Amino acid sequence: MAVNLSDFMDWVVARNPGETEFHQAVHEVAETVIPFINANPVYEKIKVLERMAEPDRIISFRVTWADDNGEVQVNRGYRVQFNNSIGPYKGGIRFHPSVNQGVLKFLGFEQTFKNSLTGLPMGGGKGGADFDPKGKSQHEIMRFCQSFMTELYRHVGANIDVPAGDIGVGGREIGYMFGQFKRITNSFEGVLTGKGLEYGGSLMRPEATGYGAVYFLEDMLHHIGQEIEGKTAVVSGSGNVATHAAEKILHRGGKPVTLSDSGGFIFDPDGFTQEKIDWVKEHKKQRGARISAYVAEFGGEYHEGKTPWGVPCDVALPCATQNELLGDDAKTLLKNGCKAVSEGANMPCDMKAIAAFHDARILYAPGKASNAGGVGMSGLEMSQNSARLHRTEEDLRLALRKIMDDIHDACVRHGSEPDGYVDYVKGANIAGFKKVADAMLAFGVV
Ligand code: NDP
Ligand code: 2IT
Repeated sequence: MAVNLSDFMDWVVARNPGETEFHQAVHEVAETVIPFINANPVYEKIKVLERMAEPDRIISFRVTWADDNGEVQVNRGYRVQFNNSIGPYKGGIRFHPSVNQGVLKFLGFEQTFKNSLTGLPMGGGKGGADFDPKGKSQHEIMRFCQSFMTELYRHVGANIDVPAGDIGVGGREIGYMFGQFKRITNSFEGVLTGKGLEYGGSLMRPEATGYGAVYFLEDMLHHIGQEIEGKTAVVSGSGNVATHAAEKILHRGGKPVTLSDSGGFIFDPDGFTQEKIDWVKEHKKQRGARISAYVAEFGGEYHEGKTPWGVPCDVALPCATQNELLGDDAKTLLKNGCKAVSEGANMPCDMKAIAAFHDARILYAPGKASNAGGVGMSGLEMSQNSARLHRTEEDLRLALRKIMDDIHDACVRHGSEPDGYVDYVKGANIAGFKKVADAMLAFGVV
C-alpha cells in the first residue's frame, strides 16, 4: 500500500504532540522522500520512514550546579540518540534557553540525513540543555559543563556517541566537557569533536561549517555558470558559522555586508574586511556580547530587533538559528534580486520561505546539505583520533572541499528536474535517506 503524506504526518503529529519544529523537519523530508518510497516499495514494506521518524532513544537528565553567588541552579540536559544505522551517533550540543525535547528531536532527525550525505560513517544525534550562557562567568560555564558531563558520560563514547559544539557550545565548552569525561572515565578517547589542537582536535574544524556553506554556494553558482566574485552577501548570525561564512565570501571576492544576533543586525555598506571579521570573532567570544558594538568600532548601521533580509543582496546565508527567515522575508529577498540561498544554520528558512524560493526557481540549499562541512570535518577529527595522527591544514581543506562537492553532486543526481532546475531539498533528502534506509534494510526488523 502506498504511503500517503497527510496520513503519515497525522501519525507523526499525534505521537509527538506540540513538537512543532520536529513536525516541520519531518514534513520537509517526507514530502520529497515519500514519492521515492512509493517507487521503491521495499522501503514501504519494512516501514523505514516510520522507523526513521522515531529516535532510537532520548535521554533526559537534571543538571545541578552552583552559580558564583552560591545559589543552586537546576537545568535540564538531553541527548537524543536518533539513528546509529551507519555509524556512532554524532551531532552537536546546544546550550540555549529555547532548548527542549522537540527542538533536539528536529536537530537529531536532520543530523541523520546530513551525516549520511557526508559519506562518512556517522549516525545522527543531538543534545543540549536549556542553560543560558549569556552573562555567565567563566567559572559558572565550567561548573555547568562539568555537571552536564557528569551525567552524559555514561551514554557517550568514541564508538557510541560523539557530541560536538552547536549554539552556545564552542571550543571552550568542549574543553571543559572533555576534561570532565577524561577525569571520570580515565579514558583519553575521541568522545567529542571540536577539541583543542593540543588534545586531539583537528585543524579546520572551527572554520569548516561556514567555509563549507560557501563552498556549497559556489558549487551551486558554478552549476549555472556564475561566481561569488563581485556578489553582495547578506549573512545572519555572528557566531562560529556566520563569521566563517562571511570570511570565505570575502576570500572569494564577494562582499559580505551584514551580521546579526538575537538583538538585531548590523549593516556595513562598505562590506567587511578581515580585520572587521576578526574583531567580531574576538568580541563574540564573550558569551552575551552584542553585535551592536560593531557600529561604535567601525561605523555602519545597527537595526535593533530586525533581521537582515531587507538588505538588497545577490546571495543570502542564514547562519543563526531555526525559523529566522520566513515567507515574507523570502519575498523581500526575491524582490531585491537575491539569486541564491545557502543555509549555514539548521532549518533557518520556514516552509513558506522554501516554497517561495522554489517557485521563483532560485538556488536554495537546505542546511543538511550546505552546512554538512562542520560535521564532515568532525568525522575527519574522529578518524584522526582513531589513527592517532594529525592531518595538515592543506590536506583537510581539500578534503572539506571534496565532501561539499560530493554532496552537491548527490543533490544534482537525485534532485534534477527535466528542465535542468535542481531541487536541492529533494536531492539532499533522497540521497541522505537512501544510505540509511539500505542499512536498516540489511539489519532486518530492529
Ligand atoms: P554560535 O553560538 O557560535 O552563534 C549563534 C549565533 O546565532 C549568535 O549570533 C546568536 O546570537 C544567534 N542566535 C542564536 N539564537 C538566536 C535566536 N533565537 N534569534 C536570533 N539569533 C540567534 O552558534 P553556531 O554559529 O555554532 O550555530 C549557528 C547555527 O548553525 C545553528 O543553527 C547551528 O545548529 C548551526 N550549525 C552549527 C554547526 C557548527 O559546527 N557549529 C554545524 C552545522 C550547523 P546571540 O549571541 O544573541 O545569542
Ligand atoms: O548541526 C551540526 O551539524 C553541528 N552542530 C555539528 C555536529 C558535529 O558533530 O560536528
